[in-house]
Amino acid sequence: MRNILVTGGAGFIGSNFVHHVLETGDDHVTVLDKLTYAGNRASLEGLPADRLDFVEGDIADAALVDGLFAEADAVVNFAAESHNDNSLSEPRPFLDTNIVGTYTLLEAARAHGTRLHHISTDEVYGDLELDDPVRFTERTPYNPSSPYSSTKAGSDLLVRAWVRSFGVRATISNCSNNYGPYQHVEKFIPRQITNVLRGIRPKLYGAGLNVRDWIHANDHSSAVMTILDKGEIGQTYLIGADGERSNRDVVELILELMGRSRDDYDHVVDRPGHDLRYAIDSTRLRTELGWEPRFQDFESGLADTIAWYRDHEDWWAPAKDATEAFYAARGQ
Ligand code: NAD
Ligand code: TDX
Repeated sequence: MRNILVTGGAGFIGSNFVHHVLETGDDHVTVLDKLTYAGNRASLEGLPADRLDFVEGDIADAALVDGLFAEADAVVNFAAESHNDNSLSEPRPFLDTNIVGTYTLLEAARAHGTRLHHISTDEVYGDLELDDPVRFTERTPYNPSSPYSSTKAGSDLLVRAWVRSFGVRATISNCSNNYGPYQHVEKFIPRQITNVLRGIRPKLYGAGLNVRDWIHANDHSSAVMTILDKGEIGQTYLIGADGERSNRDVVELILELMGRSRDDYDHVVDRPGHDLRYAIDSTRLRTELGWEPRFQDFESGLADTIAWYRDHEDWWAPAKDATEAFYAARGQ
């Protein structure tokens, strides 16, 4: 039985990962989370208390991090500022957490020889044309567009440098867009679902032709566990489930699944610098480590996610009004 330190474990993907670890194995989990606006302790309710510890704190706090690494058999870093729109209005926290925070974790991993897995995003590769037959692979050059994605790219490069220069035992994964339970209402899919539940028309940026490659958060979790257990130190693995869809298709599908007319949405001001398309080729993870996604039917995964938001208004309602006020001030 290992003690796995999960940073950012009260956020969307981190909390899904903690559920996955505690529900599928016998490892102990320690969560380190700053509980920013995006962190929510309620996302960890109902889990076995004897196998889960929660520490409120910052990954950039070197003394705190050092003590937690001393007790950990492995660390998975989900902690980040994660929202592109926020990074366009206030970039500074993205540098503090994504760059300085990752640096702080790397120094602790170096001091204690701890196994570290760093969670990153496909956005580090920039974007693709809609008709480009090529998808992102581990060999695609970095070309990030936003303050968010550039700080994630910077964090990945720090990990690579600490592996090469100091022998830190780290791996990296770059995943495509996640959906599922416990995702903050600022993000595309939960925003539109909760808009419909509130009687607000969904909001599509620009023409809505942008393509995202969707994967269920549970599949992201199983991929991360596979890399933690079987990944080769120093390597990068791309995680994706062949789920490309245009934003317009996703909004229309949400409306249909919720019993509304497919054209009952608004086009709003586009995101500055909006990446056109992401697409992941996850061949390496599948062939070298034997991972396969389980949620390949996007429509049924989306229907489950809609049901989850319908049943958990107490979880998302406290953040809804402030989120919509943020967007309204930007014409979105
Ligand atoms: P999120 O915003 O939902 O959660 C981030 C969590 O980190 C929150 O609980 C927050 O409180 C915590 N946190 C923030 N700053 C911290 C700090 N300084 N110290 C400790 N904790 C801190 O984000 P998410 O969507 O769950 O993303 C998690 C990771 O996965 C990020 O690294 C993100 O780049 C990556 N990722 C996300 C997606 C996606 O679709 N959401 C896709 C690919 C990769
Ligand atoms: O109201 C909206 N309307 C809209 O059309 C919102 C919030 C978004 N969009 C568009 C923008 C994107 O093309 O939907 C798409 C998805 O938007 P986000 O949910 O903000 O995700 P994205 O910018 O693609 O980034 C996500 O995936 C990669 C995560 O937030 C990142 O953390 C991850 O790295």
